[in-house]
Amino acid sequence: MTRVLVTRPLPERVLEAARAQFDLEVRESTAPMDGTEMRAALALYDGVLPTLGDRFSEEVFAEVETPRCRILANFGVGYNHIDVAAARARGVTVTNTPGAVTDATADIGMMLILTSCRRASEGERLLRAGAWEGWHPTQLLGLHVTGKRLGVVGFGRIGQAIARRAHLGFGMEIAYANRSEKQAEVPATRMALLDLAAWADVLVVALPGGAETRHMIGAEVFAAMPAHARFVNIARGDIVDEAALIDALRSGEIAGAGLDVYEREPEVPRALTEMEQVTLLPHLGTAALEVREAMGHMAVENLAAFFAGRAVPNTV
Ligand code: 8YV
Repeated sequence: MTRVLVTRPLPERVLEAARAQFDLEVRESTAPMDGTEMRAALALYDGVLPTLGDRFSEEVFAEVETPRCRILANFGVGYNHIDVAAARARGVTVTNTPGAVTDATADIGMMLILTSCRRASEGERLLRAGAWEGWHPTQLLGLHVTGKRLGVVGFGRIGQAIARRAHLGFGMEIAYANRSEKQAEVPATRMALLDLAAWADVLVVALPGGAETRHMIGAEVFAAMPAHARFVNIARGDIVDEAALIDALRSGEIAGAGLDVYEREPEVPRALTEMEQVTLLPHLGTAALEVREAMGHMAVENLAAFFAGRAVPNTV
């Protein structure tokens, strides 16, 4: 029977589906695998279902002469933790789970847009600290969201799903920066990144991570943004130069931020946790049971198709 390793505990229904088809091993730890574990995974299993944080780098592949593993079926759409070229060079297929994550991630994006504009985190902290002295007309005045301009950096599935929510639900005007022109469901204008930054009241990042997009959002982008603007990242932390973001928030170059991802997760700079004008979430993008089940089933289906010799739906 085909030996498959699942690198973290997953929802039970996903494991059941996988157990029905494979000789399944589930690693019990919730922490990413270390180098030794990853090398063993490549050497001892026919297929691996890894996830965020399991860094299958060139070095890891280089240390396993003949991997038994022929497929890494990633749990998640983002696969910047896997060196796809290194995998391919050793005949290892890599798959991901697009589609399954889109709506949930866009929901978190919309939530951070609302939270950072309306200062909800600040309000809750104040209340919990027992510091709320009662309603008054100028308390915690935020930025009205309806009708404002939303700039979306990266206009793929998730970027467009955020735009749809923002436009249809909140009457926001949409523009985007993207390598190519996109036909979206809602009216949206393509702009160069710095023009978009200068135009938008809220700038949201929805790009894939990896070497190509590393630090694409830095000091220049923040300097171009208006002082009342908010910055939201639901994509990958290393797309943003976090030190430049901290400077921009500190100096008042921008008014606030809503973040779900960080450059060195789970490390979050103390400068951010100490700032009132930021909302910080622990990478909750797809954290809903139905969504994690859908992602898991998709990854299991990729494995099943691969080992049955069928066309693999989500090869990257
Ligand atoms: C996942 C994500 O939960 O799908 C992605 O790329 O960022 C997430 O929301 C996580 O990456 C699982 O691998």
